[in-house]
Amino acid sequence: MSQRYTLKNKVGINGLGAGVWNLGPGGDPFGGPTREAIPVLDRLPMLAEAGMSFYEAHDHEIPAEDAPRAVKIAKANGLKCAMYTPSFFADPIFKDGGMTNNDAAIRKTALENAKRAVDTTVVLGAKTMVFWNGREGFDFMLAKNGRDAFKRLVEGFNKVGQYAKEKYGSKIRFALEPKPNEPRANMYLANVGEVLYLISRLDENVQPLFGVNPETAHSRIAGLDYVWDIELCLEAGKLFHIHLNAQDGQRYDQDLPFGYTEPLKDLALLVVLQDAKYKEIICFDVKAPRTDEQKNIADILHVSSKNLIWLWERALAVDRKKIEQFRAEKRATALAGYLAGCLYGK
Ligand code: 3MF
Ligand code: MG
Repeated sequence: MSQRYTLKNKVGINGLGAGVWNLGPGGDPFGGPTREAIPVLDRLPMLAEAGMSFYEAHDHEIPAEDAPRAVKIAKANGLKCAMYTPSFFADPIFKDGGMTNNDAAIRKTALENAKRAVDTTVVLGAKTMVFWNGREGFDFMLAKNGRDAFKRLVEGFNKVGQYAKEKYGSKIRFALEPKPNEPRANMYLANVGEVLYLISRLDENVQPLFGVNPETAHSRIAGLDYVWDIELCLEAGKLFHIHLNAQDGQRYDQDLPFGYTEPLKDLALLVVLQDAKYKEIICFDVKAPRTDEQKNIADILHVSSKNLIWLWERALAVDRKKIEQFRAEKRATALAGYLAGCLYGK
């Protein structure tokens, strides 16, 4: 069995995870694939080989009918499913959203897909189903009634939550993944605050099943601070899942290797996760870049994992008492210097 990356003294579930889509063929909106597409199920052994303990997939990548085969392959490779997610962005039928679509028939299809995804999540043995807001949003003014769209989200999540609860009790939890834009100009559930507000509007009996899956790049695209986004989720008791990566400023979604662009902020993030005793799985959402060759497609997972392990160990060594002291002395700049010293090994 291949070597797996783990985090020293991590509370709860150890081992790292990544999405099968992370090992894609390298297409972008301006050009087709630069590598041959690897069949999705063949990517499972590759994830294991790259040191992952968990995989993640969408329903268009591992549809219900392929799930039993995925279970077998995963088992043979010592891999578990971290989360499964219905895609409301790939199929043209959802071009104007699933749950917030103005067309009631499409909303119904979205709900059916979501329920089927709950069943497949159970078959794959994952405890978490993620909803990313993909095409839930708008490009043109008044193309949707925003208040109705919000109510439709509440209604849709209530129904999916109810379905899961009746069938599986509290076995499956839902993590909503915010993103401010791309592919839509404006996306509903743009940030962690919006997601938490939506959860607060869900029926009381399903509300405990819903939490957040914050992604580093999505906060940074919005110009928001990811560490604070994580702290807010923790404070709400809603950090159900996590997608780590990096982002080079406010531009298109890059899904860069974790730890690459803002290591000091990532160090602070890990201090926060350690102090909160975060026990859920840590997953990457990183994209093998268009310019990497097929034989090196897993480089992004190794770079992300090593950066995470190095920063995690540096974070363990950060003296929490010193942080308290700098706070008490009102020396924020000196604290910044101390953290930089921790980062650079000084
Ligand atoms: C897009 C994403 C998505 C979600 C995925 C799981 C393709 O920016 O981050 O990845 O993570 O749909 O919900
Ligand atoms: Mg993501």
